[in-house]
Amino acid sequence: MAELIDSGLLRRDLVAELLGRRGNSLVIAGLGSAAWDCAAVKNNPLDFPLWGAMGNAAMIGLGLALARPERRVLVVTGDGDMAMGLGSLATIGSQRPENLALLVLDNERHGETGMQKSHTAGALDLAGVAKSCGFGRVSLVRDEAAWVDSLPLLLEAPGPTAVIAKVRPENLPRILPPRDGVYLKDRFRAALLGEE
Ligand SMILES: Cc1ncc(C[n+]2csc(CCOP(=O)(O)OP(=O)(O)O)c2C)c(N)n1
Repeated sequence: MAELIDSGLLRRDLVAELLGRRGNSLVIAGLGSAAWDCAAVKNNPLDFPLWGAMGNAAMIGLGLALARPERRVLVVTGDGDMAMGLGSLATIGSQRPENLALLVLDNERHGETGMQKSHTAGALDLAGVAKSCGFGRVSLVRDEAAWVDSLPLLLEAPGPTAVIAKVRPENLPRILPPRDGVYLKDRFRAALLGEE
């Protein structure tokens, strides 16, 4: 077993804190652990948790942010998903949606498939990539104080913003969102459109 990363940050605490302050933000949750972290807070109709589509959480967030410029869009995802969709950072940096923020829960592992080391355990610097792609404000978070400082980037700073949080690689109980993709899509649309 490879050495664990040295972080005291617990992903479910971070997600609970962020979602507790989300207001009416729309949330796209990347597959696996990130979706379970969001479901652990609440089974919320304004969340769209992914069950697959690895690499696409940020792109779905971009589409939603462009379609709904009046709403804050939060993408909560893992480093493996973000690494698979690396090009999406370039597209977001070019489009520059002011209402889009990304939280990457970087455990340097592929959690769902057995905690294999991911690219961020090696050379990949997601914060550096986001910066070089044109994200206005990017934060690499390794401790509680940096996390607290970074919350406004996620919740209110003009986007696109990205917070890469180095979290402890934990194997947590799986708290699953509803499994039916059509149901999740319809529920999300009804919750969003029903407000208008
Ligand atoms: C295209 C594709 N390749 C591989 C998988 C298998 N898979 C599911 S989750 C996952 C790892 C996700 O890792 P990460 O986003 O870092 O999440 P975490 O470590 O936080 O669980 C992998 C490889 C998949 N679902 N789709």
